Amino acid sequence: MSVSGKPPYDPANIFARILRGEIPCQRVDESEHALAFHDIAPQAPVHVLVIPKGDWVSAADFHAGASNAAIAGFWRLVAKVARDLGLEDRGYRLLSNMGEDAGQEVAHFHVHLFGGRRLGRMVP
Ligand code: D5M
Repeated sequence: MSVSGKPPYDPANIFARILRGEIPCQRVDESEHALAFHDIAPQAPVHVLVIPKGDWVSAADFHAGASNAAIAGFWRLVAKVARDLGLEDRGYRLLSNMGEDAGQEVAHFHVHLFGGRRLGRMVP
């Protein structure tokens, strides 16, 4: 953790490389503030990742440090993707892993959007 409280951000992480266009993704949607793309190893018929276009490691530093416009823009894209993929009627699940105990693999804040089937009961 840096003095400012913002954890160090590794610009070589895979989602940073996707944002810079260095590696491809299966893009779903994009806005000024966020990018949505299909997860490479889907766990449900719909498994989309939504990431902010900023150097944020996790939910904690994103919500503490990003501008209100960036935070609103991020969540608006999450909701738009769910709506556009037709998930609103049947429902869907949002999940964000934060840190080591949660098994966060990619150190760029992201939200998983799961849907398209009846999802099992959520367990820790
Ligand atoms: O989940 C990180 C997620 O990122 C995991 O579900 C795989 C996915 N992933 C990793 N590399 C890629 C690429 N290149 N494209 C799309 N999806 C990817 P976490 O919450 O960090 O455990």
